[in-house]
Amino acid sequence: MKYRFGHPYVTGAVVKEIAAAEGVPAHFTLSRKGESVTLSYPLAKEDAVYGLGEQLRGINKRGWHYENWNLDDPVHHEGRTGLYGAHNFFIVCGKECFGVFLDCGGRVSLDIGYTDADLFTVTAQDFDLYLFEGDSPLAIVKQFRALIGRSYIPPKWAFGYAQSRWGYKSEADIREVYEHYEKEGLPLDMLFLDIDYMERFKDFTVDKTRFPDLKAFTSEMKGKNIHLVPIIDAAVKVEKGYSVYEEGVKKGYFCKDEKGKPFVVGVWPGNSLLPDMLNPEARKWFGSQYKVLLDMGIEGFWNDMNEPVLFYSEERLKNALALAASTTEITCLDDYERVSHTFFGLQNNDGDYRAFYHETENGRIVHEAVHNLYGYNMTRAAAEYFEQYTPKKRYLLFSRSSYIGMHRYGGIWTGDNSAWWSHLLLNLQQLPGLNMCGFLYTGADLGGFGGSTTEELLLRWLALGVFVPLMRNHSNLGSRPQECYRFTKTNVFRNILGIRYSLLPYLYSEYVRCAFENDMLFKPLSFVYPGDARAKTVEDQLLVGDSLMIAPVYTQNAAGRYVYLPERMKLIRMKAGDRFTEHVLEKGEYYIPVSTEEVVFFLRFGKVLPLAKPAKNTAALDEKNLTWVKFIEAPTQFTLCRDSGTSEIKKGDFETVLLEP
Ligand code: MIG
Repeated sequence: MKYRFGHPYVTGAVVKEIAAAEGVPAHFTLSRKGESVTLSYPLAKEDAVYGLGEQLRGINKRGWHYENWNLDDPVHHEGRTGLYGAHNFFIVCGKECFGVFLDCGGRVSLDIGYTDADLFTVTAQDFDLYLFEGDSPLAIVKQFRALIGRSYIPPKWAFGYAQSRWGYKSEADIREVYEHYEKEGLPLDMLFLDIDYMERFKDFTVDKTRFPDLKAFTSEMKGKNIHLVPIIDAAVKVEKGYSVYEEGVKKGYFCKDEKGKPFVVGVWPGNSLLPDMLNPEARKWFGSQYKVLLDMGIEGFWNDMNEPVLFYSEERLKNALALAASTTEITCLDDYERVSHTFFGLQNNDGDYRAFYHETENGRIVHEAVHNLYGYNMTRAAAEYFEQYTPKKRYLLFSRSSYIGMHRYGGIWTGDNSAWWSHLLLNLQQLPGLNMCGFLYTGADLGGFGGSTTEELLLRWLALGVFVPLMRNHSNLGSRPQECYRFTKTNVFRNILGIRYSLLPYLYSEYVRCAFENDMLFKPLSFVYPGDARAKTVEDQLLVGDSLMIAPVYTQNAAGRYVYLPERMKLIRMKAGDRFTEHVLEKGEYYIPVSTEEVVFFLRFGKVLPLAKPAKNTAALDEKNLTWVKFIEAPTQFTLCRDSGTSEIKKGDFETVLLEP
């Protein structure tokens, strides 16, 4: 059922037209205050709330408040109320079971038992509300996913291991990282280029002193089965003679202020303009700029700074500087605060998001009303151009900022996390919510982006990362280097990365199946064992695909952890290669020893797991000779997806294998 409130901007999140019904959606009471609408739902004791995509806090979102307003703030502490994505889909499950998608390009606030422990309120202006009824959370997810369209499937090489860091500045730096991986026998598929490859941070340019011939370098690396993946930032530098700037201005493709003048903001390149990603012509134009890099043989990109981030707006900065200039003396704390707050308040200022406009199909609209759609449309711009550039070819594409609907065009990474143990757990807890919202290709910066990682933290994080589609180690400029060869136990890193490649046939096949069946690759235990009260409270274990359960270690100096088995399972212990030990455990609670030198997980009863031999990259992976781990008493099937990994997946690419006990 669909209900319309006010005059929403059509976001393009849904792919099926549904007529709006009259009245108030079931389950809710409605109140209005000015333009904003609040829907309230009384929470029963047994109600859990799932969803909200990238949001913080646990798998069950109850007990906190959230603001879906895409924002770059690199400290993801527990008090935050949102990150880079706006994923307004949730399921209430307990006394009743229903799902809601609030399709709204602007701010959405959710108070899920924060102000009043037993009350859920959602507040927004101008939105379409979709209500889903179903017997189970998974049935509701599948309905919702059918409405929003099939999830993006990256090329197979994007399931390999990726090394990245803000700080690789030149071809020599990248080459050095590659050579270490090669020399140490550490598997690798991708190396990432951060903003320093560009000439003065100008999109779609390459700094010739640092990368004298990126085309030749790309092809050389491809010869070694390594893909180079450059970053693209949202804003375009203001610079005379820079063709992207000149052409965009001439055609009117940048966001403008109230008076129709291009709205100048400060980001990495200094004064910059924001491409109008919501203007269909401008979007097409921006997408076509990727050609420069595609022509060099680049096959993957990551889109950054697309919340969009404003370090400042030219206008607000001018006022702040004037205030500072007129303040010749600080005589009291008030003086100091007035000046310092003015400067601190320059970044991502709400007032600035109200001060520029988009030219959409349906006329001019203030940015604030469509803020959460910016990164989505940047990524859509790129994906639509790729399809034109080489039809049916699969490119790697993921974004920092996103909205539901973008899951059809690319994946996301969860931005600037920190080298904190709590963020390893957060990584796990975000996965089901993201999958519910269609984002299957996702990952967190392994080891943590900010701060100093440790060998132990990185190893534990990789032991989760081996199950996650985007397996990328990325870190901040100036942080402790965290490539897998930087520590003492290089052989352990080699083994753990190798296990990823052993698991790849399973992960890839299950990923593709989930995309086609609107299924979740990562499920909370409660979704699979609905009658099990203990399963409902488990916040640190997940089901991965149809066969596996994971329970990663996420605390320092641990020798293992407690694990809840909701049914009989086989404990699988992998240390190196595709070799493993197996051990049957009955349903129950166990303390499982897990060292940092192994990956431990569980195979469900009635299920099987294919394992390949570890490989140095996806191109070298032998998908024919598989070892099967089985926990079955009757013949059981598993469907492998064995396509080329780069073109459209067809029926004939699936092979169903019959396994005997
Ligand atoms: O303001 O390009 O989240 O992954 O390394 C920081 C530099 C800009 C933020 C991204 C991060 C990236 C960094 N970027």
